Amino acid sequence: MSISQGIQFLKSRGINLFHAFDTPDIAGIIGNAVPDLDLNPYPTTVLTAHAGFKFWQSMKQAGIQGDDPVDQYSVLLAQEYAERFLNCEAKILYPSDYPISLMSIGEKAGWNYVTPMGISIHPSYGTWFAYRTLFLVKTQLTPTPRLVAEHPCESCMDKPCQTVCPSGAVTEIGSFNLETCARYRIRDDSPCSYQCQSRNICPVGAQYRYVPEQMKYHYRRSRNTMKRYFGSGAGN
Ligand code: B12
Repeated sequence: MSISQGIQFLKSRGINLFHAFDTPDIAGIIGNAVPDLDLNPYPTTVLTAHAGFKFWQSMKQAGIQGDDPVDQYSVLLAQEYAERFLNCEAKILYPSDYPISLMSIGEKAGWNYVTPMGISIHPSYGTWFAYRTLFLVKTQLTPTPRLVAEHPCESCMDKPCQTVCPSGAVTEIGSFNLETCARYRIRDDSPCSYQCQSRNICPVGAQYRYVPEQMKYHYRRSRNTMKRYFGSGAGN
């Protein structure tokens, strides 16, 4: 089995972003979140992400049930990849309770450009991608070259994400106001409850927009978290 067969296996399940790091290159970011972990036995760290809706369809076909099918299926795929294609186990760092900054690691892979919406944009897939796993392996892989591209927002003159946001949270890059966004989203009648209008109107990677069921799943979860942090009183 070759490394590229492993990547093809993941792609066929909708995990279309894969980056192998030499572990020492991101040891600082990992160490901030998991200080007591000995990284020496693991020369390689793999970051994966899904983009678009294929992963969602694959997860449905696999019949994954439970409270968190996305994380559950992601971990299953990482483990199968490591066992079948690298002959080793995957030591999963994400998903987990470790507060690892995935955006910082994605930045090193070249996937992560900050948008006025706060979430990152990928040069090909737009904002329609999310990190699925970060795992350590004992096999040494050739590091993936960093994706080099221009920031997709730089050539966007109209900035429709800013004008379409009804809450006023989306302004300049780096100035996204999460609290303004959250307080608007958690209202009972909010048009942003289960979708983000700024994200929907962004032209980059529009063909990878999530299917409605997938969109609702992710927005319901983040909205519930926002309600816990920003909700005040009954009815919120
Ligand atoms: C907690 C969390 C949230 C919290 C916000 C936390 C906060 N700022 O206080 C809430 C629940 C609000 C949230 C919401 C969303 N999130 Co979020 N979130 C996370 C999570 C699990 C942990 C972040 C963290 O604390 N990291 C630890 C610290 C040390 O690392 P850090 O990089 O400095 O973390 C900061 C940023 O990640 C930032 N952050 C996290 N989420 C968001 C969202 C926005 C819009 C902004 C501005 C900042 C931000 O806040 C962190 C603390 O300052 C990460 C996964 C991860 N492990 O990185 C996903 C993550 C950042 N979220 C992600 C996504 C997609 C979303 C949503 C779009 C989900 C959805 N469909 O609704 C929404 C966007 C919010 C909105 N505008 O509607 C993706 C981003 C992928 C991408 N394309 O950039 C991540 C990486 C998860 C993933 N699996 O890919 N999220």
